[in-house]
Amino acid sequence: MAAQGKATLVIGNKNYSSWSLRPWMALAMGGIPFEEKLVRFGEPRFSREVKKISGAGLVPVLLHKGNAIWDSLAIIEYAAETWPKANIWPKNAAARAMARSAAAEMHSGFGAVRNACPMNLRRPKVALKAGFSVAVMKDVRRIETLWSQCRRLHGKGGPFLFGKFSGADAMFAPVVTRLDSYAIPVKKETREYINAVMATPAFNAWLAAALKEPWIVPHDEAE
Ligand SMILES: N[C@@H](CCC(=O)N[C@@H](CS)C(=O)NCC(=O)O)C(=O)O
Repeated sequence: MAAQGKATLVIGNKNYSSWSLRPWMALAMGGIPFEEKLVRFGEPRFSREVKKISGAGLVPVLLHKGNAIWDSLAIIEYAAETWPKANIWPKNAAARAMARSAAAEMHSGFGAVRNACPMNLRRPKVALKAGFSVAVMKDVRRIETLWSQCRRLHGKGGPFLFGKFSGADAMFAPVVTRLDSYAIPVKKETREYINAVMATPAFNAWLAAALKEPWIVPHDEAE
C-alpha cells in the first residue's frame, strides 16, 4: 500500500461501539495502515476529546492529512478514494452500486434491531428476555433478504456479500454480531455469512481486544 501519511481512527469502546467497528473493519480488511485511538464512553474526557476534532462529538473520526472525517460511511468512502488498492468497493459497476445502496440502507435504517439489541460483544449468546418485537423481526427479515440478493447476484467470488470483503460487509459487521450475540433465529445461508465475517482475522482482533475491556456501559446492556 503506497505511503499516504499517518491515518488515525478515533473509536469508542470496542465492546460496544458499533459505528466504530464499521470503518475499522474496512481499513483493516483493506490492508490500510492506521493507528487507532480509543476514547472511552462515559468518561468526562470523551466529549472534550471528541469535540476537539468533530463538532458532532461522536466516534468514529478518521484523522488524515489534516482532515477530520467524522462519520462511519464517509470514512469508508474517503478510504476507498485515498487507498484505491484496498478495493473497498466491488470493481463491477452494478455490484458497486448495489454495495453502496446496501451500505446506505444500513447507515440510515434498521433502527428497531439497533435499538433493541445494542452491540455488546461479551454478552452471553441468548435471546432477549422480553423476546423480539415484530419491528425487530421485520428488520431481520429485510436484512436476510438483502444479504441473500447480494450473494445471489454478486457473491460468487467468495463468502461475503459481494464475494470479496467490501465496504458493505464492513457496514453490516455490527449487525452480524447482533444476530449472533442475541441468538436471533436466521436461515442457514445467513448463518454461513455471519460465520464468514466472524472468522476474519480483523474481526477476531477487534473481538479479542473488546473482551479484555473491563468497562460496563449500562445503557448498552440489554437483557
Ligand atoms: N452517524 C454516525 C453515528 C456515530 C455514533 O452514533 N457514535 C456513537 C458511538 S457508536 C457515539 O459516539 N456516541 C457518543 C456517546 O455515547 O457518548 C456514524 O455513522 O459514524
